[in-house]
Amino acid sequence: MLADGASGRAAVPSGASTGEREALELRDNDPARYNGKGVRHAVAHVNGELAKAILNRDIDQRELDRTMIALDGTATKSRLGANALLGVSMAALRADASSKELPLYRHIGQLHKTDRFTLPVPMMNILNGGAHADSSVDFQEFMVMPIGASSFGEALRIGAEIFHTLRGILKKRGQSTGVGDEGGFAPNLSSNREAVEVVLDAIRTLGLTAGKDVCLALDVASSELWSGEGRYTFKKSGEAERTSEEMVRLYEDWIRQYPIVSIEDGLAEGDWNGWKAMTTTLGGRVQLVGDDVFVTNQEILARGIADGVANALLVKLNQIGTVTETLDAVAMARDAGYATIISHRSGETEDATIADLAVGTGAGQIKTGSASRTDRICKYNQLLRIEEELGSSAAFAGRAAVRSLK
Ligand code: 2PG
Ligand code: MG
Repeated sequence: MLADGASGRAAVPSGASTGEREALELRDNDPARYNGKGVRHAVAHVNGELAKAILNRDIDQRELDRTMIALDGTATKSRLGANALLGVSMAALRADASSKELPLYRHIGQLHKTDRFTLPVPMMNILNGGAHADSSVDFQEFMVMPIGASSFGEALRIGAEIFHTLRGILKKRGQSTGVGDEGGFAPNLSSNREAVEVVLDAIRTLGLTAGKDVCLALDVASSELWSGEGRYTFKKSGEAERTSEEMVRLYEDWIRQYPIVSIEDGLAEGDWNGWKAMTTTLGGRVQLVGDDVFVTNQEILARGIADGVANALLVKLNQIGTVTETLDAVAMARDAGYATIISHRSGETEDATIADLAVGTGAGQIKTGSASRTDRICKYNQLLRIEEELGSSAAFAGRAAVRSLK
């Protein structure tokens, strides 16, 4: 709450397939409460040390975040907890916007020094596997991107229709239509390839042209498959293990056969040389998104840019722990010609800040789940509201968001 009465509230998310170098999410580890996942310590830090450091101060976002980072004093925000810092940082962002009587995306635009607002292309994760589902699919996310739509609202409608068509197809095949962590279906399929096929089937059934109206995006989340010895194992589907080179060959095959325009974490965070080779081989043909490999961390991203690792950045506020560092990472990616995708986590809340973040930074793409579960839908609803508010000045990123399609 600010002196003028303006206030802001925020909730922070949590990931299941986390990168090793992410900022630390502080949990109590008290087995008597919430199976050890309680956050009383983090909350005590908000109400204690953090409050003491910032109460009654005239402070802007950058100075606030800098103060909290210095107070924590660790490289990974492990003393006070990135969840504690981020909650304060995001709430302050909202309070500031409210005090200035600005919609959140406009306030973010000011911090990001832009007033060109773009509605992002949704990457809708309609089939969940990997760590997000109890199924036989190893790859974590099979997403549809309605790039041919004329507006965000249209793209959302198309994605929702594909999702529900997919339900019908799975049902007919006697497959489960229960959903995974991000609201996509989580069927037991005989291979990872079958997951791509069944999504394409849904697109065709709707009478849409894959590759023109709708493209596919994958998040392999391959750090989860990495055995640490230069090999990737496929425990869920039982497919044979692959080397780094074999993974790249598989993607080469897939992008030849399927309208896949984006591959996230195609190789593991520990496979830096593999990443360099993959970017050399595939970087001109497909968007290669670094999630676990960069963890929204400017220092790691700078190394990646210098070494030619990936050509797009996945952006997650809680991987780094403050709004300012997140915006700085987006700016660094943009200045290096990397595409940017604002992302939710597998564990989400009703907080829809990432919708405004996507528009305010003009990121071009957003990853926020399927067309089910209100923790996902609330972000889409906020994007619809923003599109309506911007009216005729609302630009939809469309095909231009994906560099390999330009
Ligand atoms: C990812 C995310 C979000 P998690 O890997 O990109 O989709 O999953 O939050 O489990 O890291
Ligand atoms: Mg990912």
